[in-house]
Amino acid sequence: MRVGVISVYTDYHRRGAHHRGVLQPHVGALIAALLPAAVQVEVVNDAWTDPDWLRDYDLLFISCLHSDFDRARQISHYWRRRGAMTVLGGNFASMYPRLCKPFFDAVAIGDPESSVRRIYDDFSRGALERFYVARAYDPALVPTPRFDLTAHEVVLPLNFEVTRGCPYTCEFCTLTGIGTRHHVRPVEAVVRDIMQGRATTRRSAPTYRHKMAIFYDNNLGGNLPYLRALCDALEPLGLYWGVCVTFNVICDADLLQRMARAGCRGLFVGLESFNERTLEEMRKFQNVLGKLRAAIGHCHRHGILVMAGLMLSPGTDDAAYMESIPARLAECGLHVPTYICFETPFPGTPYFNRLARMPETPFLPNALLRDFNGYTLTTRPAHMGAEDFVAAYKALRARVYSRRSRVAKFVRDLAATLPAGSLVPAALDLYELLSESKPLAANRTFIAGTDIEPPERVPLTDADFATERERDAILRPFAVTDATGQVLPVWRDASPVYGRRGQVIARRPAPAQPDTPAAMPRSAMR
Ligand code: B12
Ligand code: SF4
Repeated sequence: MRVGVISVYTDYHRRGAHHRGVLQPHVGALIAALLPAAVQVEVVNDAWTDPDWLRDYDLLFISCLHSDFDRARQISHYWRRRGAMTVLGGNFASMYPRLCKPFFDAVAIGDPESSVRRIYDDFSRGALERFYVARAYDPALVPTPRFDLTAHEVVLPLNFEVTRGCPYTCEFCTLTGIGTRHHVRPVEAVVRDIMQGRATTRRSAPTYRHKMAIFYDNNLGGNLPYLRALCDALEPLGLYWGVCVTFNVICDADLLQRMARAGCRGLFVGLESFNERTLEEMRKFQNVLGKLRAAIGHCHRHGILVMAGLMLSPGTDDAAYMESIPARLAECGLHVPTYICFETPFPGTPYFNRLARMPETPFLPNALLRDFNGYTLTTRPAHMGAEDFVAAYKALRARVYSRRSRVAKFVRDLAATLPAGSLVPAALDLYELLSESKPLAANRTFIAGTDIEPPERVPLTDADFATERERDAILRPFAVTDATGQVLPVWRDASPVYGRRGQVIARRPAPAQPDTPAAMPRSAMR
């Protein structure tokens, strides 16, 4: 049997380029490890390289983020037409299973650990079900990912999640949308994964690739006693690592010292904004701007590079604030953030639901699902026109990402982190500064409903469609708002997967419609 796992990717900068940064989707290696060892499985990372369209699959697992859904639907159709059965999973699929179902043979809701084997077994006996709902998270079920299948297409092959979820409740976050939960794994299991990963990658990879790990946690600081115990377990391994944490971690000098001793050399923090009001609206109460400069200083002293992302919020940020950002970046010692994007109401999040309930819609007209990726404006700015907001964004990017400021950042970071005795932060810094700040695509409006199409194509031909209606359902991009900016009814129907105590509350959806793309509610399409 031929099994494939595809992590779908659409370049959110609309250059049609692959993304070969340090961060890569890692669910493929995890799903592969959940299948019986004898199964031949191929992991395709669409972010790194195009799928091989000549391949044949019997069963294809597909993972995608919100804005990749048009491409995911097309990829599914392509291989269904060529005899495969397809299964979609991921946070988007988990929030909108009924919306996704017509385009896939099955939809997996929630974590893969308790579903993938059931899906495989049911498929093998010709009894694939329509929906699979994950059972409660059980750390004992989390396998060592199949690093051997992905090592050739990542910068750092040792990459996996130590914890799952995040205990915070930022309003814009898709994790808050699926339901807040946070799970940890025994530190012994983490050490097992590292040792097995090293053994797998040692022969094929240069030393730095098995001396360094990237943990893909949403927030490794979600449980501080656990983080301390993890540091104790990692210290003897001689491993360098990087991860994402919340602000409270970088404010804790003792913890940082312990993390540095355990090999931590890079931390990503969701800084999001220098505007107090924006942070408040985001419910990002853990960020304390007054402590930022000192926190970054602590990290640097311990030889840890700080990376952070910034969002511009159309609802609260004005031109004066945007102009002040470069000075604030310099003042706090960050200088150049990893990215600057727009705060985006991903469908199904509390932010999206709050805006959708407003009596006067703040959404832009004709917004497509693919526009909800962080780099296209989907809501009307409160303090200026959309074009002016975009112009201010572009001007800010030009200042912040100029070659001069990137070189200056590198030199400053080097001077600040080198006294701690490691070159790893400088290497991480250099890679990020070179890979994350390419010029923007020409002709973009950055405004939902009018922006250019993403150039990626799935090689579907006329022969792949039985009817015009089917072609429409597969190829026409999904719309989120109508011509007046009203949210289409299907998007109000998101369901969380996890309850208040992190328990699974999702139920298998009732079969409401027949499974043909033609049955897709017209209201979900433009
Ligand atoms: C690697 C990564 C990237 C990479 C690759 C993105 C990609 N296409 O995968 C890059 C750098 C390109 C990227 C970019 C961005 N990212 Co990102 N990224 C991640 C990261 C760190 C890991 C993704 C991953 O592999 N996760 C591990 C898998 C195992 O988790 P998962 O996808 O949530 O899937 C879980 C389940 O849903 C299920 N599952 C998933 N697929 C399938 C399939 C099947 C068949 C089954 C059974 C189960 C299943 O298993 C997983 C375990 O629970 C996550 C954080 C995280 N830990 O998830 C953020 C995350 C996905 N990114 C996020 C964000 C906000 C962004 C950016 C907007 C940031 C920015 N401003 O630049 C952009 C744009 C994203 C977009 N297009 O919308 C958010 C959510 C985005 C969203 N749309 O839902 C996350 C969750 C981080 C966060 N907490 O904010 N990102
Ligand atoms: S801290 Fe990060 S992962 Fe946690 S809810 Fe907020 S944005 Fe999401």
